[in-house]
Amino acid sequence: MGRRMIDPKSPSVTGGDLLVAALAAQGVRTVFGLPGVQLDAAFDALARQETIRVYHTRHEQATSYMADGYARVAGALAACLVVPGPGVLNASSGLAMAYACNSPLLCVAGQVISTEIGSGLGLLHELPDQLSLLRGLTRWADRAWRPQEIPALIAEAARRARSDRPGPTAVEVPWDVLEATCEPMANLPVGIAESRPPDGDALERAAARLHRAQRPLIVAGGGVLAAGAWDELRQLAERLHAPVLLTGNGKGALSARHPLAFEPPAAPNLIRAADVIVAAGTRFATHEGTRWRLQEGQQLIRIEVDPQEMARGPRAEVAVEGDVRRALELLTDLLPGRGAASWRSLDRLRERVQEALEQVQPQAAFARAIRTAVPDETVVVDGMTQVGYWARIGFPVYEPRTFLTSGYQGTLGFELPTGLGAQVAATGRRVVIVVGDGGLLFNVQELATAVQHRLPVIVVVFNDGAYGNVRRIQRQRFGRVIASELHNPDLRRLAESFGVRALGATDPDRLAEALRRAQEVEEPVLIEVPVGEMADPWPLILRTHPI
Ligand SMILES: Cc1ncc(C[n+]2csc(CCOP(=O)(O)OP(=O)(O)O)c2C)c(N)n1
Ligand SMILES: [Mg+2]
Repeated sequence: MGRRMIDPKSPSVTGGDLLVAALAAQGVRTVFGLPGVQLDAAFDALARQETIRVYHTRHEQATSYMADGYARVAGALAACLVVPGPGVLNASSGLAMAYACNSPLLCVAGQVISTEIGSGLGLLHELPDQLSLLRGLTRWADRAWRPQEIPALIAEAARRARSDRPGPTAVEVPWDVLEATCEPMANLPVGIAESRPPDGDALERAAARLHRAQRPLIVAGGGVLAAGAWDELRQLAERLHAPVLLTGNGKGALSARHPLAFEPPAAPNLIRAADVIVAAGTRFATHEGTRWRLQEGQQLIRIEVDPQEMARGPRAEVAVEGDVRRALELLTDLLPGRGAASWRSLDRLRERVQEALEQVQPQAAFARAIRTAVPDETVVVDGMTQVGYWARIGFPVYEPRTFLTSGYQGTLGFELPTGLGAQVAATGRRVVIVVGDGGLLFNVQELATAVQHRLPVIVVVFNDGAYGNVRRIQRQRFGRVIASELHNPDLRRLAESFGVRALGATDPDRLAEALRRAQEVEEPVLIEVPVGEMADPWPLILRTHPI
């Protein structure tokens, strides 16, 4: 097994061929993968076709992170392909992030030969119960026992990854199943995305309440972006004259230039003052994971595609379960045009939000420098670093799917590989990756992937020689520091050794200038920004931040 040459004239196909054909049938055109002996037949099939392009990485962590970045920017199914055992484990943080961020991601995982699964022999890359592990990380996972089963399983995985609340799924294909041959199969099944239509009665009740509302508020979360519902959101907001509070994951669902769009720090004021709140595609959660508390007499209308999420609360006066896009559209149709809602001093609130954000320096100045230096359509990866935390509550986002966070997973190290996957999807645009020195070195080897696959990302690395956030918290809580000072290599020379152009910037103006220069060349660029300790952003974030 494994050494057998595949005869191209043979009328039979391998499991690997069926896998690749099945992925192509789902519309997959890119696979992010890293080969190994159990996947030989799959990579052999990939080598013999041109529909799907393979992006190989330097660590499996990057395969799932890249697939996630691709899926979120393209709004399309992405696939990663990893060897069993350590390959699956390495890819697991990306699967967890895709789960948190509602990304349609199909992970194809290798497995030891099917006859020995669970035997405990200690075969190469064997895990005691890999399928259970995958089930715990995804919305759905299953195993192919025969090559003929592969197309239906891939179609089912694609359907589930894309349906309702999108998310990661996995199909395990044992080594011998990929190598086995069978008759070619015609008419491969396609897993069509399904979305449950919202309940008409609930929508009528929601409309009746909104009709009487004095100060309606819309809270828009990541579910609006996942559902592609940004036009419908804007139409409802304009029909109601309702301010739209964008959560950290919902940024971009309404352009920050829209007069009704509000950044997360406006949350306490807006939520306190509203009489009817429409929460669309959001957990309505605070940063600490608790839910926003409502006041006496306030009414909550939740629009949510995931029944489990709806059941978890908060309890809604009207629960509209089903496709968020369709629900927003139908709700707008049910509401006649109305005069301006009686919100007062929204402009003043906006000013106060800006004033509060400007207090957090130098994060605000650096983030604003990035915003002014790149066009609206640039994709920004919002890293787990000081400027990134600020950006999640303050960075103006003008177009949907141009701002990628790590969601509630907070996966330090996702920044570079997620940005690379985003760059694959964002053809003709640039991706700017905001990352700390700590986060960059989690996956710095993927600079090689950027060069090899010509992915012209712009990496802005804020270098404070520390896991700065941890260090600050330690000083505040314990008055000492442990395990957070970092001895770094010379980041610019490191980048150059990969063949990545490197620039430096010591202040916000120079960062804007460096970003302009970086955009003049169609190749990956790293901009190092040496920084000291920054203001503590957390008091503002924790007070205000719906995620
Ligand atoms: C996978 C993972 N491990 C650990 C953490 C905990 N953590 C959060 S922020 C942080 C430090 C980040 O350092 P750096 O990227 O340099 O950003 P800085 O805070 O210095 O701006 C750590 C270790 C995490 N979020 N994710
Ligand atoms: Mg740091």
